[in-house]
Amino acid sequence: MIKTIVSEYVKRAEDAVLEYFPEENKYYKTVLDSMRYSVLAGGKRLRPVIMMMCAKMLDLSEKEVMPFACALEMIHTYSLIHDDLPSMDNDDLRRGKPTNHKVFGEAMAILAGDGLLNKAAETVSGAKYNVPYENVILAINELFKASGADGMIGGQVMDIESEGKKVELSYLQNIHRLKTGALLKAAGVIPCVLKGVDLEMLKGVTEYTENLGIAFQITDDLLDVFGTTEELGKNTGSDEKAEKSTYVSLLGKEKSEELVLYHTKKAIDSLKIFGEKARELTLLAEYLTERRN
Ligand code: GRG
Repeated sequence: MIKTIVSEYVKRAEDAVLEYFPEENKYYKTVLDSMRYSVLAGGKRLRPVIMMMCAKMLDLSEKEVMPFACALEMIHTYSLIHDDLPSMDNDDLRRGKPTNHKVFGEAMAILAGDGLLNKAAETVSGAKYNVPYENVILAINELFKASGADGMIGGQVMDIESEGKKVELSYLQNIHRLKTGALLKAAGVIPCVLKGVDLEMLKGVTEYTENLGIAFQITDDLLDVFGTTEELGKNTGSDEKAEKSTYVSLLGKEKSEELVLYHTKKAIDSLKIFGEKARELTLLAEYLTERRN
C-alpha cells in the first residue's frame, strides 16, 4: 500500500536529516535550537520522498541522493520559516505548531532560515559521492538555481506583489511554477543529473515533477478553502485574508478539482518510458490527489 511505502521513505529521510541537527550546547545555541525546532516539526517530507523514489526508478543508490534530499528539506523549511514572518504572511501556526518567530522571536527566525540555507550548501558540498564529481557540481547548481531568485524566491516576489490584485491565470501559473514548482522539479532533476541520464529520461522526469507541482498547488489552494486547521496544521483561509488570487478564486472548486486530476494524469503519463520502474512515483501522484494536509 502506497501509504506504508511513503511512510518508510519519510522515516529514512527524517533519520538522515536529523543527523545534521544534534542538540548542542554552544554559545549561539538559540539559533541551532530554532533551526532544529522547525526541521523537527514534521511536514510531509514530500520533496525528499520524490527524490528518493526517482533515484530508485533510475537505479541510483539512495545514498547518493540523500545529502540532496536533506538539503532540499532544509531549504524548504527555511522558506516556510521566512514565509510565516510578520513581514510576509504573518502566520502563527505551521506544521501543527506555533511558527518559528512565535517561539524564538523574529530576529532568530530570520537567522534560523539563513542558517538552514547555509546548512544545505554545507551538506551537499561536504558529502562523499560515488558518482562523477562533475555531476555533483551540476546537481548543486540545479539545487541553488531552483531555490534562488530565478526559482522559489522569484515566485515569492511575484506572490507578494500580486496581493490585493486579481491576476491573470497565466501570472498565477508563473507564480506557482517558481514558488512551489521549482523545488519539486529539482527533486526530480537532481537524481537525473547525478545519474547522468539521457535527454528522454530527463524530459520524462521533468514533466512528471512539473505536473505534480501544479496538481499539488491546486490542491493546496483547495485545502486552504475547504480543509480544516486541524488537518492542515496551519490556519485556513489565509489566501482570502491576504487577498491572493488562487486557482479556486479564479476558476472555482469544480474546475480546480478537474485540473488536479488532469495534471496528475499528465504527470503519470510522462513516466511511461520507465515502465514498471515508475510504479512508486505513479502511486505517489495518485495518493497526493487525496491528501488532506
Ligand atoms: C520566503 C524565500 C521564501 C519563499 C517562500 C514555499 C514558500 C515560498 C512559501 C510557502 C507558502 C505556501 C503555502 C506555498 C504553497 C505550497 C507549499 C510550498 C506548501 C508547503 O509545502 P508542503 O505542503 O509543507 O510540502 P510541509 O509542511 O508538508 O513540508
